[in-house]
Amino acid sequence: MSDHDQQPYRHYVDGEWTTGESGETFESENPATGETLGEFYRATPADVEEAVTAADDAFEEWRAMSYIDRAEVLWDVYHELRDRTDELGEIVTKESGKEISEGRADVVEAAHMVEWAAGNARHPHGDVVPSEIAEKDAYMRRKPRGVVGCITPWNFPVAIPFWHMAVALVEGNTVVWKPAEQTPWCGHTVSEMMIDAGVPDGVFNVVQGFGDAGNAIVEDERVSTVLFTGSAEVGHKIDEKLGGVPGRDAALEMGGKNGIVITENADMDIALHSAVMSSFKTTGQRCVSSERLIVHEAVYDEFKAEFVDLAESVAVGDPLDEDTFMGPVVDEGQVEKFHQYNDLAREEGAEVLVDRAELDPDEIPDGHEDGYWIGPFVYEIDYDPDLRCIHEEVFGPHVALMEYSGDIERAVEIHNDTDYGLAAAIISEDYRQINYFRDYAEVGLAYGNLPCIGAEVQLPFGGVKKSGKGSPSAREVIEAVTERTAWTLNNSKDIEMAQGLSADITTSDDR
Ligand code: UN1
Repeated sequence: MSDHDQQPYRHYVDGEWTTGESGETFESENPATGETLGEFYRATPADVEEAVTAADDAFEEWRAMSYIDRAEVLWDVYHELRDRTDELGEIVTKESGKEISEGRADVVEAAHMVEWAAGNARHPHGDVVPSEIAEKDAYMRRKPRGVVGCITPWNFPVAIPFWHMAVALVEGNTVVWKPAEQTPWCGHTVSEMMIDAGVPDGVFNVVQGFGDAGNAIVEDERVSTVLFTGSAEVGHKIDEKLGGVPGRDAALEMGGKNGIVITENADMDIALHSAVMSSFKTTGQRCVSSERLIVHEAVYDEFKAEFVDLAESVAVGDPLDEDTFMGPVVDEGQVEKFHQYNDLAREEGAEVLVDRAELDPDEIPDGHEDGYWIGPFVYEIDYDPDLRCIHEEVFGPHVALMEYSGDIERAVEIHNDTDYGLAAAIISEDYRQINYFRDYAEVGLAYGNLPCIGAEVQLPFGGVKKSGKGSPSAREVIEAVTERTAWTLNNSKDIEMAQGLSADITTSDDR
């Protein structure tokens, strides 16, 4: 047994598996069963400081390598992810509770991100820009920013870390990563892959722990960029700390109260399929999951009847079972939040249509009685801008049906009445409605005749309004982890200026 297999599992700092200074540990739990999956050392701010020092020290050598040589290291990470997809997919499922096809898809999405980042290294970069002066060459170059701190959530415990890290590393930055405290085993396995792929010591560091460790990353001035995906509450605190600090930057992605508009011209099968996928896949725990279905009065009754039937029957069960549609939620906190919001909806006048919030004992798989089980909760409510239940993110299968009358403009007005702006979909056969929605829905990711989940890595991923700032995700992360230099070279012996600016130096003798 090598030292990384021994429990408590360790951090990975400067090429070594380390215990950290405190000796304190925490456990990872399987949310489907309540069983302990592993024990992990818990990082203190001092451990984070050590990791940042390692990353800072490793930066000069890593950035000095060629872009393509760094990408070659990432290709080895890609093969690790491909070779160990089933194994790591199962770990994702065991730690996060996502059903097994989602567990694997999480790893596949990570591999795609690495593929994009490493493949991009052999593509042309930047812009060659014309100058007013014929002898000037102008073009755009990118430089790495230095140490990148990555703070990632449990709901995509492999894909999101690679959204953050793959491009950051290829671009020449070094990384200190804190995985979510619910999914440290995923963090540990990714660390093994980075080591087996030969990422140089100090270039990639992992500290396992909680918010105090994440905060230490944010507070450390040597961390030039913080990439954060997680709750709006934490994201806005990071923004308050780093916004306006010279030389430091944060890119944040922070959830949504995502909506689907189903118009009078919707194909009903597409509407139902998209709504069920968007609301219940991942047990509603994607930041792109939909908690608002905005349905035209002409198709409302038909949609409602069929959606309710499906919500009554979607299979909740053991996430390792291929036939399960919804696994458990990740922890007790999520269960409580879900019930609180269901109560709030009732208080605010909701007509409850499906209440599987407390599952029947026979719906809970044998041996899983200690898991965090909930089922769909669906209600109808008249749209009212003052309602909290249709404005605040629950992060669970808590779904509001709202009937609207009138045109697409009205649907979009209701849709946009939220502080968030991450993902949305429109279901319609009318291209004018679709195009209106595309142009006026206030979101970063919009879909026509599709669920509002399932984005691919080669598109930008990120939100507007309260959902995000910058893009810590997918291909657009390049903006957060690099600085641009607008470079101009003079090929002449004479200096000639643009804008007709005189380049003559006059002296007092010339006067
Ligand atoms: C998230 O919702 O937290 O678009 C990430 C999707 C996935 C990523 C979701 N590619 O559904």
